[in-house]
Amino acid sequence: MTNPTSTDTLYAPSAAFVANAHVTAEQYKAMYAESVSNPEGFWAEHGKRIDWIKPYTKVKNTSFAPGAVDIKWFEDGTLNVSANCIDRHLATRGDQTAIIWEPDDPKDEAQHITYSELHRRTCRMANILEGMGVRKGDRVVIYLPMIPEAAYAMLACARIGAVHSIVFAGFSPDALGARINGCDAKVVITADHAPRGGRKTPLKSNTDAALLHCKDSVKCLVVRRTGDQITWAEGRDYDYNELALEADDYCAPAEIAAEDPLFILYTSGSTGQPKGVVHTSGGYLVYASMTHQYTFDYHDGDIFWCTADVGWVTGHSYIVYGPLANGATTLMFEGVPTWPDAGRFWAVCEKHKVNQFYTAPTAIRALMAHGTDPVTKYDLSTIKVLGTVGEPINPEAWNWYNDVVGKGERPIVDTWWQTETGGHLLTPLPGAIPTKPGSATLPFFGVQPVILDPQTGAEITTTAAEGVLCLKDSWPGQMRTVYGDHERFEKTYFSDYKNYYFSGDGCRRDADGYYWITGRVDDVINVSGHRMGTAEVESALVAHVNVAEAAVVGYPHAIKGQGIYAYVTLMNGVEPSEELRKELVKWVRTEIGPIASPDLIQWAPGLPKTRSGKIMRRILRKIAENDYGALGDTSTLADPSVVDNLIENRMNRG
Ligand code: 6R9
Repeated sequence: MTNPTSTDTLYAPSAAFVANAHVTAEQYKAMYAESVSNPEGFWAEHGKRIDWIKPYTKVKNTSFAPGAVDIKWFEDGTLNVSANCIDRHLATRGDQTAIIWEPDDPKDEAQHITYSELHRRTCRMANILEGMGVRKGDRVVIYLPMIPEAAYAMLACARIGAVHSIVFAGFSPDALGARINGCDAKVVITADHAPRGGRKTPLKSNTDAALLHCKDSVKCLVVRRTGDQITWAEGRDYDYNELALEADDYCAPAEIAAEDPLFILYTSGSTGQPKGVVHTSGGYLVYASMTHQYTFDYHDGDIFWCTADVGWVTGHSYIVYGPLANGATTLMFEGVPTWPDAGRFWAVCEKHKVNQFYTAPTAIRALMAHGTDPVTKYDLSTIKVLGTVGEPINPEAWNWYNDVVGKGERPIVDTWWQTETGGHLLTPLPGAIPTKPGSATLPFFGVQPVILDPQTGAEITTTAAEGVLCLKDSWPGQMRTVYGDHERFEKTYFSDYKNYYFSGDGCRRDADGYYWITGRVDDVINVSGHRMGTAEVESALVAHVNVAEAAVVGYPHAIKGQGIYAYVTLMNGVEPSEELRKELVKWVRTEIGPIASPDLIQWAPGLPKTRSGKIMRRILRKIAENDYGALGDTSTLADPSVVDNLIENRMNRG
């Protein structure tokens, strides 16, 4: 989605907001200048925002050099992430709420978990995991609903130095099994069911199905969320609720090196299966906590709500690690924005007096369709800052968010970042940087964005520029490697443009130096803010007996941002039908998960290919976008007539 230049209206924060802000415009300029001219000094200072067991003496040791990519921050320091998120707050805020948990059903009671309670719960979970044989460096897969136990599980792993890998509860048994095997996990933590939007996902039976394809030694810890009956494998399954009654309330935090891994999180790329993004302990925590404080202008006592799921990086950095490292009160929501009705987000904001609210453009677009009443009937006066993440926000959605939710008075922070970056890279600081609808504005401290010419790879040095977005140097929250495959890490991010980190996004910089993300330039699509490799959906489709070949592209979708458009060639002799179309949609849902369901499937007797057999996706994208007048050069096609057939039978005539 391209953001038009015509919406360059500047929205500045009010004088009252600026007066109370952590960072003003002048301070931003000075701090940013120092952060890039003297990164060692800058981060030596800001690294102290968290507690170290052994303080670091080395700050930055990073190289993007071809064949030798190596990223280390604070490398000789040691710390414990869980102690930073819990123990260090106990003396001053033991009785303060750490987590507000809002359940799926508004009729059920919310929970307020204090820092002291969080400490006890996390220690118990850590002791249970140790009792199941989990040791430092072991991997634990977490497949849970949005319940406090998800946070306890993450922090318990961090406490003993185990590495967690969270799998979004919307993923299928196959996807879960692949991730358990991918990191050779010792334990998977799940729940009986995940209630969401009034429906239930059978997590335990999904896990049972996944474990059929995993080593027999993998153990399963089960949280009782709904209390519904589940099947039980004696010897393999452990009952969390029972064990927690007996487990010791104290578990000493282990001493962990700054560069020891904290978590693995699988994310989609343009080729092959999802990769395990590895984040380490020290730099990640410094970066997550610092961005949380400055981007949202978080102050002590504020109530912070990020609506993401902990299964995505946004939930890692801005529900759990960033806010808790800062001693914040973080809200965790189990439900969905539109159930029981389209006012749920705003009902929760009013009920818990939310001060910062952070969501995805797709949620805003979905709510816009329900009009303003579901918003205006709630008191949203406590909100100070609004945020967005996950995809470009179109100006209509931005304006609605600003006018209806923010009453034209709340700064909106449009935060651009990725699973790989650990925290925000481009974002306004709300008291310092006037915003423009649709622009992620300027870099966070220490971040050096550059725009390269996609053909030559040369840096475009004029202020106004358009090309691919790369980063010139490292920041503490950067991913360190792809789990078990450092070569893939180098190849994916550091080989197309030498000596830069390549984000995969296209970008425009306007005459004011503001950055506008124009979307992915690779075969990754962004569906409702979720990243999806077209190759993943294609391989799910071709795994069906009736499918000979498939090509998947994105197309503009009013709510989801991008929808999934699949061109499918059937096996010889198989007749296309509505039933088969439905069956294929269902098939992809079971292979990957509901978020990967194709929106449109077109039967394609043939796909446009070059003479060397490469599918010409550019053409398929144009047809899917209903923009077939601009197909460009088709002369290299082996059989140009397939294109006419595809245009004739296109699905998206909107
Ligand atoms: C945090 C997260 C990363 C991709 C990224 C880009 C898109 C994220 C955006 C945005 C425009 C924003 N993206 N934030 N595009 N404006 N504010 O979303 O991580 O799931 O890894 O996705 O999402 O294309 O490359 P992840």
